[in-house]
Amino acid sequence: MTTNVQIDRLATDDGHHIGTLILDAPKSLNALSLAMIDAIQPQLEAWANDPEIVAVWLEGAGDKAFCAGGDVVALHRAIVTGATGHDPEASDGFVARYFSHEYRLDHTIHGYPKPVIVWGDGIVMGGGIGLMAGASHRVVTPRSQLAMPEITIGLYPDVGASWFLNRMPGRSGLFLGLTGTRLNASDALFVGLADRLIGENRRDAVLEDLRQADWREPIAAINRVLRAHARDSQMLAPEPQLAPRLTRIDALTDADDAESLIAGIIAASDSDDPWLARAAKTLAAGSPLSARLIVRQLARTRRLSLAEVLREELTLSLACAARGDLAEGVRALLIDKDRNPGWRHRHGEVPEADIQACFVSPWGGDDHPLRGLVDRPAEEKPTHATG
Ligand code: QUE
Repeated sequence: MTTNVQIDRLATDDGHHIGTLILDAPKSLNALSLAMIDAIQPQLEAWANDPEIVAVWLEGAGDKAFCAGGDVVALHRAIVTGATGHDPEASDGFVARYFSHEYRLDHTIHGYPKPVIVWGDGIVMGGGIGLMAGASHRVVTPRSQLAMPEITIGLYPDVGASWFLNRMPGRSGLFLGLTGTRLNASDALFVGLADRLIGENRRDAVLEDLRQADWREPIAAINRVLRAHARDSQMLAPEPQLAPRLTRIDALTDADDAESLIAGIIAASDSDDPWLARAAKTLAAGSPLSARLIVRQLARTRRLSLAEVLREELTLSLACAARGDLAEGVRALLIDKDRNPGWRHRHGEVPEADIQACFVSPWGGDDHPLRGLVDRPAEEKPTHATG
Protein backbone atom coordinates (compact mmCIF):
# COMPACT_ATOMS: atom_id res chain seq x y z
CA MET A 1 0.00 0.00 0.00
CA THR A 2 1.26 3.48 -0.78
CA THR A 3 1.41 5.70 2.27
CA ASN A 4 1.78 9.05 0.50
CA VAL A 5 4.85 10.03 2.49
CA GLN A 6 8.25 10.21 0.80
CA ILE A 7 10.90 9.35 3.35
CA ASP A 8 14.54 9.99 2.55
CA ARG A 9 17.80 11.25 3.97
CA LEU A 10 19.99 14.01 2.65
CA ALA A 11 23.72 13.54 3.23
CA THR A 12 25.46 16.73 4.33
CA ASP A 13 28.96 17.63 3.11
CA ASP A 14 30.37 17.11 6.60
CA GLY A 15 29.07 13.56 6.95
CA HIS A 16 25.76 13.94 8.75
CA HIS A 17 22.22 13.33 7.49
CA ILE A 18 19.03 15.37 7.40
CA GLY A 19 15.92 13.19 7.50
CA THR A 20 13.40 14.40 4.92
CA LEU A 21 9.65 13.78 4.94
CA ILE A 22 7.40 14.87 2.07
CA LEU A 23 3.63 14.67 2.44
CA ASP A 24 2.80 13.41 -1.03
CA ALA A 25 -0.90 13.61 -1.83
CA PRO A 26 -1.01 16.88 -3.80
CA LYS A 27 -4.47 16.19 -5.27
CA SER A 28 -5.94 16.34 -1.76
CA LEU A 29 -3.62 19.24 -0.83
CA ASN A 30 -1.57 16.75 1.20
CA ALA A 31 -4.42 16.22 3.66
CA LEU A 32 -3.08 14.05 6.46
CA SER A 33 -4.34 10.47 6.31
CA LEU A 34 -3.98 7.89 9.07
CA ALA A 35 -1.55 5.98 6.84
CA MET A 36 0.63 9.09 6.54
CA ILE A 37 0.55 9.66 10.30
CA ASP A 38 1.43 6.01 10.92
CA ALA A 39 4.35 6.26 8.49
CA ILE A 40 5.79 9.45 10.01
CA GLN A 41 5.53 8.52 13.70
CA PRO A 42 7.90 5.50 13.69
CA GLN A 43 10.30 7.30 11.33
CA LEU A 44 10.61 10.25 13.72
CA GLU A 45 11.14 7.85 16.60
CA ALA A 46 13.90 6.05 14.67
CA TRP A 47 15.62 9.28 13.62
CA ALA A 48 15.53 10.59 17.20
CA ASN A 49 17.87 7.72 18.13
CA ASP A 50 19.93 7.74 14.94
CA PRO A 51 23.24 9.53 15.64
CA GLU A 52 23.75 10.28 11.93
CA ILE A 53 20.54 12.35 11.79
CA VAL A 54 21.08 15.99 12.84
CA ALA A 55 17.71 17.47 11.80
CA VAL A 56 14.40 16.70 10.11
CA TRP A 57 12.95 18.54 7.11
CA LEU A 58 9.17 18.34 6.61
CA GLU A 59 7.34 19.68 3.55
CA GLY A 60 4.43 18.99 1.22
CA ALA A 61 4.51 17.91 -2.43
CA GLY A 62 3.29 20.27 -5.14
CA ASP A 63 3.13 24.05 -5.09
CA LYS A 64 -0.32 24.55 -3.53
CA ALA A 65 -0.15 23.29 0.02
CA PHE A 66 2.01 22.06 2.84
CA CYS A 67 -1.06 20.32 4.29
CA ALA A 68 -4.73 21.35 4.04
CA GLY A 69 -5.81 19.48 7.15
CA GLY A 70 -6.86 16.07 8.31
CA ASP A 71 -8.42 13.26 6.32
CA VAL A 72 -11.92 14.46 7.04
CA VAL A 73 -13.41 12.38 4.24
CA ALA A 74 -12.20 9.20 5.97
CA LEU A 75 -13.56 10.56 9.25
CA HIS A 76 -16.93 11.18 7.61
CA ARG A 77 -17.06 7.61 6.31
CA ALA A 78 -16.16 6.32 9.78
CA ILE A 79 -18.84 8.37 11.50
CA VAL A 80 -21.67 7.34 9.18
CA THR A 81 -20.67 3.70 9.60
CA GLY A 82 -20.67 3.98 13.38
CA ALA A 83 -16.92 3.82 14.01
CA THR A 84 -17.05 6.36 16.83
CA GLY A 85 -16.24 3.98 19.68
CA HIS A 86 -13.73 5.21 22.25
CA ASP A 87 -11.24 2.32 21.95
CA PRO A 88 -8.71 3.14 19.20
CA GLU A 89 -7.82 -0.53 18.80
CA ALA A 90 -11.42 -1.77 18.45
CA SER A 91 -13.04 -2.38 15.07
CA ASP A 92 -15.45 0.52 15.67
CA GLY A 93 -12.56 2.77 16.74
CA PHE A 94 -11.43 4.53 13.55
CA VAL A 95 -12.24 8.04 14.77
CA ALA A 96 -10.48 7.45 18.10
CA ARG A 97 -7.56 5.84 16.26
CA TYR A 98 -7.23 8.67 13.76
CA PHE A 99 -7.31 11.50 16.30
CA SER A 100 -5.18 9.76 18.95
CA HIS A 101 -2.46 8.89 16.43
CA GLU A 102 -2.57 12.41 14.97
CA TYR A 103 -2.29 14.12 18.36
CA ARG A 104 0.51 11.76 19.42
CA LEU A 105 2.42 12.79 16.29
CA ASP A 106 1.81 16.48 16.98
CA HIS A 107 3.11 15.95 20.53
CA THR A 108 6.18 14.10 19.22
CA ILE A 109 7.08 17.07 17.01
CA HIS A 110 6.61 19.55 19.89
CA GLY A 111 9.03 17.59 22.09
CA TYR A 112 11.38 16.28 19.41
CA PRO A 113 14.99 16.14 20.62
CA LYS A 114 16.40 17.36 17.28
CA PRO A 115 15.55 20.40 15.16
CA VAL A 116 12.53 20.03 12.88
CA ILE A 117 12.31 22.42 9.92
CA VAL A 118 8.83 22.78 8.43
CA TRP A 119 8.58 24.36 4.97
CA GLY A 120 5.06 25.78 5.36
CA ASP A 121 4.46 26.90 1.79
CA GLY A 122 0.92 27.44 0.48
CA ILE A 123 -2.11 26.18 2.39
CA VAL A 124 -1.44 25.20 5.99
CA MET A 125 -4.68 24.48 7.79
CA GLY A 126 -6.04 22.35 10.60
CA GLY A 127 -3.92 19.21 10.83
CA GLY A 128 -1.18 20.96 8.83
CA ILE A 129 -0.87 23.59 11.54
CA GLY A 130 -0.74 20.74 14.06
CA LEU A 131 2.38 19.39 12.34
CA MET A 132 3.94 22.83 12.03
CA ALA A 133 3.16 24.43 15.38
CA GLY A 134 5.61 22.41 17.45
CA ALA A 135 8.53 22.40 15.02
CA SER A 136 11.70 24.23 16.05
CA HIS A 137 12.08 26.07 12.71
CA ARG A 138 8.81 27.04 10.99
CA VAL A 139 9.15 28.69 7.60
CA VAL A 140 6.33 30.48 5.80
CA THR A 141 6.41 31.91 2.30
CA PRO A 142 4.64 34.88 0.66
CA ARG A 143 1.95 32.48 -0.57
CA SER A 144 1.37 30.76 2.80
CA GLN A 145 -2.17 30.81 4.12
CA LEU A 146 -2.65 29.50 7.64
CA ALA A 147 -6.01 28.89 9.34
CA MET A 148 -7.91 26.80 11.83
CA PRO A 149 -11.19 26.58 9.85
CA GLU A 150 -12.76 23.63 11.70
CA ILE A 151 -15.86 25.57 12.76
CA THR A 152 -16.85 25.41 9.08
CA ILE A 153 -17.09 21.60 9.26
CA GLY A 154 -18.57 21.24 12.75
CA LEU A 155 -15.31 20.53 14.50
CA TYR A 156 -13.22 22.98 16.57
CA PRO A 157 -9.51 23.87 16.47
CA ASP A 158 -7.77 20.69 17.67
CA VAL A 159 -4.20 19.37 17.05
CA GLY A 160 -3.00 21.34 20.09
CA ALA A 161 -4.76 24.55 19.10
CA SER A 162 -6.27 24.78 22.59
CA TRP A 163 -2.66 25.24 23.66
CA PHE A 164 -1.28 27.58 20.97
CA LEU A 165 -4.41 29.73 20.40
CA ASN A 166 -4.36 30.51 24.12
CA ARG A 167 -0.78 31.79 23.75
CA MET A 168 -1.41 34.29 20.95
CA PRO A 169 -1.51 38.08 21.45
CA GLY A 170 -4.58 39.35 23.28
CA ARG A 171 -7.67 37.35 22.39
CA SER A 172 -6.60 36.88 18.77
CA GLY A 173 -6.41 33.09 19.20
CA LEU A 174 -10.04 32.91 20.31
CA PHE A 175 -11.03 35.11 17.39
CA LEU A 176 -9.08 32.99 14.89
CA GLY A 177 -10.58 29.77 16.24
CA LEU A 178 -14.13 31.09 16.07
CA THR A 179 -13.83 32.65 12.63
CA GLY A 180 -11.37 30.38 10.78
CA THR A 181 -9.66 33.52 9.52
CA ARG A 182 -6.80 32.98 7.08
CA LEU A 183 -3.45 34.39 8.13
CA ASN A 184 -0.77 35.42 5.69
CA ALA A 185 2.94 34.92 6.37
CA SER A 186 3.32 38.25 8.20
CA ASP A 187 0.32 37.44 10.40
CA ALA A 188 1.71 33.96 11.12
CA LEU A 189 4.96 35.51 12.36
CA PHE A 190 2.97 37.95 14.51
CA VAL A 191 0.86 35.29 16.27
CA GLY A 192 3.85 32.99 16.78
CA LEU A 193 2.91 30.21 14.35
CA ALA A 194 5.99 30.80 12.20
CA ASP A 195 9.61 31.84 12.72
CA ARG A 196 10.90 32.87 9.29
CA LEU A 197 9.49 34.25 6.07
CA ILE A 198 11.39 33.05 2.99
CA GLY A 199 10.53 33.35 -0.70
CA GLU A 200 9.12 30.04 -1.99
CA ASN A 201 11.55 30.05 -4.94
CA ARG A 202 14.42 29.71 -2.45
CA ARG A 203 13.43 26.21 -1.35
CA ASP A 204 16.15 24.40 -3.32
CA ALA A 205 18.80 26.94 -2.29
CA VAL A 206 17.86 26.60 1.40
CA LEU A 207 18.22 22.82 1.21
CA GLU A 208 21.52 23.16 -0.64
CA ASP A 209 22.84 25.61 1.98
CA LEU A 210 21.74 23.20 4.73
CA ARG A 211 23.59 20.41 2.94
CA GLN A 212 26.78 22.51 2.93
CA ALA A 213 26.42 23.83 6.48
CA ASP A 214 28.72 23.14 9.42
CA TRP A 215 26.57 20.74 11.50
CA ARG A 216 28.69 20.62 14.64
CA GLU A 217 26.06 22.96 16.14
CA PRO A 218 22.82 22.01 14.38
CA ILE A 219 20.62 24.83 15.69
CA ALA A 220 23.19 27.48 14.88
CA ALA A 221 23.68 25.93 11.43
CA ILE A 222 19.97 26.06 10.64
CA ASN A 223 19.60 29.57 12.07
CA ARG A 224 22.42 30.89 9.90
CA VAL A 225 20.94 29.43 6.72
CA LEU A 226 17.36 30.48 7.41
CA ARG A 227 18.38 33.94 8.64
CA ALA A 228 20.29 34.71 5.45
CA HIS A 229 17.41 33.63 3.22
CA ALA A 230 14.84 35.47 5.36
CA ARG A 231 16.94 38.64 5.20
CA ASP A 232 16.95 38.47 1.40
CA SER A 233 13.16 37.84 1.37
CA GLN A 234 12.13 40.81 3.54
CA MET A 235 10.65 42.78 0.66
CA LEU A 236 8.30 39.87 -0.07
CA ALA A 237 6.46 40.14 3.26
CA PRO A 238 2.71 40.48 2.66
CA GLU A 239 0.79 43.36 4.26
CA PRO A 240 -0.06 42.41 7.88
CA GLN A 241 -3.81 42.00 8.37
CA LEU A 242 -4.15 40.89 11.98
CA ALA A 243 -1.80 43.17 13.92
CA PRO A 244 -3.45 46.45 12.81
CA ARG A 245 -6.80 45.05 13.96
CA LEU A 246 -5.74 43.61 17.31
CA THR A 247 -7.35 46.36 19.40
CA ARG A 248 -10.59 45.95 17.47
CA ILE A 249 -10.46 42.15 17.88
CA ASP A 250 -9.84 42.44 21.61
CA ALA A 251 -12.81 44.78 21.98
CA LEU A 252 -15.01 42.53 19.86
CA THR A 253 -14.18 39.47 21.98
CA ASP A 254 -14.59 41.24 25.33
CA ALA A 255 -17.95 39.87 26.45
CA ASP A 256 -19.46 38.58 29.68
CA ASP A 257 -20.69 35.28 28.30
CA ALA A 258 -20.20 33.02 25.31
CA GLU A 259 -23.53 33.79 23.63
CA SER A 260 -22.96 37.54 23.60
CA LEU A 261 -19.35 37.04 22.52
CA ILE A 262 -20.48 34.98 19.51
CA ALA A 263 -23.38 37.34 18.71
CA GLY A 264 -21.03 40.31 18.97
CA ILE A 265 -18.62 38.92 16.39
CA ILE A 266 -21.46 37.87 14.07
CA ALA A 267 -22.82 41.43 14.27
CA ALA A 268 -19.65 42.57 12.50
CA SER A 269 -20.87 40.78 9.33
CA ASP A 270 -21.95 44.16 7.97
CA SER A 271 -18.68 45.88 8.87
CA ASP A 272 -17.16 48.00 6.11
CA ASP A 273 -13.86 46.27 6.89
CA PRO A 274 -13.96 43.32 4.47
CA TRP A 275 -11.44 41.27 6.49
CA LEU A 276 -13.59 41.57 9.61
CA ALA A 277 -16.87 41.05 7.75
CA ARG A 278 -15.57 37.85 6.21
CA ALA A 279 -14.48 36.55 9.62
CA ALA A 280 -17.90 37.35 11.08
CA LYS A 281 -19.69 35.64 8.21
CA THR A 282 -17.61 32.49 8.58
CA LEU A 283 -18.61 32.30 12.25
CA ALA A 284 -22.25 33.01 11.37
CA ALA A 285 -22.28 30.15 8.83
CA GLY A 286 -20.31 27.78 11.09
CA SER A 287 -21.61 25.20 13.51
CA PRO A 288 -23.33 26.87 16.49
CA LEU A 289 -22.38 23.93 18.71
CA SER A 290 -18.75 24.20 17.58
CA ALA A 291 -18.78 27.93 18.39
CA ARG A 292 -19.84 27.22 21.97
CA LEU A 293 -17.34 24.35 22.28
CA ILE A 294 -14.49 26.61 21.11
CA VAL A 295 -15.22 29.29 23.71
CA ARG A 296 -15.58 26.69 26.47
CA GLN A 297 -12.55 24.63 25.44
CA LEU A 298 -10.19 27.62 25.29
CA ALA A 299 -11.38 28.81 28.70
CA ARG A 300 -11.00 25.46 30.43
CA THR A 301 -7.60 24.57 28.93
CA ARG A 302 -5.93 27.95 29.51
CA ARG A 303 -3.56 26.69 32.20
CA LEU A 304 -3.05 23.13 30.96
CA SER A 305 0.14 21.65 29.53
CA LEU A 306 0.32 20.51 25.93
CA ALA A 307 -0.10 16.82 26.86
CA GLU A 308 -3.12 17.63 29.02
CA VAL A 309 -4.60 19.76 26.26
CA LEU A 310 -4.23 16.98 23.68
CA ARG A 311 -5.94 14.49 26.01
CA GLU A 312 -8.85 16.91 26.46
CA GLU A 313 -9.00 17.46 22.70
CA LEU A 314 -9.35 13.74 22.07
CA THR A 315 -12.49 13.67 24.22
CA LEU A 316 -13.94 16.69 22.45
CA SER A 317 -13.10 15.49 18.93
CA LEU A 318 -14.79 12.14 19.54
CA ALA A 319 -17.83 14.02 20.83
CA CYS A 320 -17.96 16.21 17.71
CA ALA A 321 -17.96 12.99 15.68
CA ALA A 322 -20.41 11.00 17.79
CA ARG A 323 -22.88 13.70 18.86
CA GLY A 324 -21.82 16.94 17.17
CA ASP A 325 -21.93 18.46 13.70
CA LEU A 326 -18.74 16.96 12.20
CA ALA A 327 -20.28 14.46 9.78
CA GLU A 328 -22.85 16.97 8.52
CA GLY A 329 -20.22 19.68 8.11
CA VAL A 330 -17.87 17.47 6.09
CA ARG A 331 -20.79 16.27 3.99
CA ALA A 332 -21.91 19.80 3.15
CA LEU A 333 -18.46 21.28 2.54
CA LEU A 334 -16.32 18.50 1.08
CA ILE A 335 -18.52 15.57 -0.04
CA ASP A 336 -21.80 16.86 -1.49
CA LYS A 337 -20.32 20.38 -1.67
CA ASP A 338 -23.77 21.97 -1.32
CA ARG A 339 -22.28 24.31 1.34
CA ASN A 340 -25.62 24.10 3.13
CA PRO A 341 -25.07 22.18 6.38
CA GLY A 342 -28.08 21.36 8.52
CA TRP A 343 -26.52 22.09 11.92
CA ARG A 344 -28.08 20.57 15.03
CA HIS A 345 -28.68 23.99 16.62
CA ARG A 346 -29.04 27.65 15.79
CA HIS A 347 -26.74 30.35 17.18
CA GLY A 348 -28.10 31.50 20.52
CA GLU A 349 -30.04 28.26 21.02
CA VAL A 350 -27.46 25.69 22.06
CA PRO A 351 -28.57 23.96 25.30
CA GLU A 352 -25.97 23.92 28.07
CA ALA A 353 -26.52 20.16 28.45
CA ASP A 354 -25.47 19.55 24.82
CA ILE A 355 -22.25 21.49 25.44
CA GLN A 356 -21.45 19.76 28.70
CA ALA A 357 -22.02 16.30 27.25
CA CYS A 358 -19.18 16.89 24.78
CA PHE A 359 -16.64 17.31 27.59
CA VAL A 360 -17.42 14.04 29.38
CA SER A 361 -14.47 11.68 28.99
CA PRO A 362 -15.41 8.15 27.88
CA TRP A 363 -12.22 6.84 29.51
CA GLY A 364 -11.28 6.17 33.12
CA GLY A 365 -8.20 7.91 34.47
CA ASP A 366 -5.78 5.17 33.42
CA ASP A 367 -7.15 3.97 30.08
CA HIS A 368 -6.97 7.23 28.11
CA PRO A 369 -5.28 6.46 24.76
CA LEU A 370 -2.92 9.42 25.24
CA ARG A 371 -2.09 8.69 28.90
CA GLY A 372 1.54 8.12 27.85
CA LEU A 373 2.18 11.65 26.57
CA VAL A 374 4.64 13.43 28.85
CA ASP A 375 5.70 17.01 28.24
CA ARG A 376 9.43 17.41 27.79
CA PRO A 377 10.88 20.18 29.98
CA ALA A 378 11.18 23.35 27.92
CA GLU A 379 14.92 23.59 28.45
CA GLU A 380 15.44 20.22 26.70
CA LYS A 381 13.69 21.20 23.48
CA PRO A 382 15.56 22.54 20.48
CA THR A 383 14.28 25.95 19.54
CA HIS A 384 15.21 28.52 16.95
CA ALA A 385 15.98 30.85 19.83
CA THR A 386 19.57 31.11 20.99
CA GLY A 387 20.32 31.02 24.67
C1 QUE B 1 -12.02 22.74 7.74
C2 QUE B 1 -11.15 21.70 7.83
C3 QUE B 1 -10.67 21.07 6.68
C4 QUE B 1 -11.08 21.56 5.43
C5 QUE B 1 -11.93 22.62 5.35
C6 QUE B 1 -12.40 23.20 6.51
C7 QUE B 1 -9.77 19.96 6.71
C8 QUE B 1 -9.34 19.40 5.46
C9 QUE B 1 -9.80 19.93 4.25
C10 QUE B 1 -9.46 19.43 2.94
C11 QUE B 1 -9.35 20.31 1.87
C12 QUE B 1 -9.05 19.86 0.60
C13 QUE B 1 -8.87 18.52 0.37
C14 QUE B 1 -8.99 17.63 1.45
C15 QUE B 1 -9.29 18.09 2.70
O1 QUE B 1 -10.63 21.00 4.27
O2 QUE B 1 -9.36 19.51 7.81
O3 QUE B 1 -8.83 16.31 1.21
O4 QUE B 1 -8.58 18.05 -0.87
O5 QUE B 1 -8.51 18.35 5.47
O6 QUE B 1 -13.25 24.25 6.44
O7 QUE B 1 -10.76 21.24 9.03
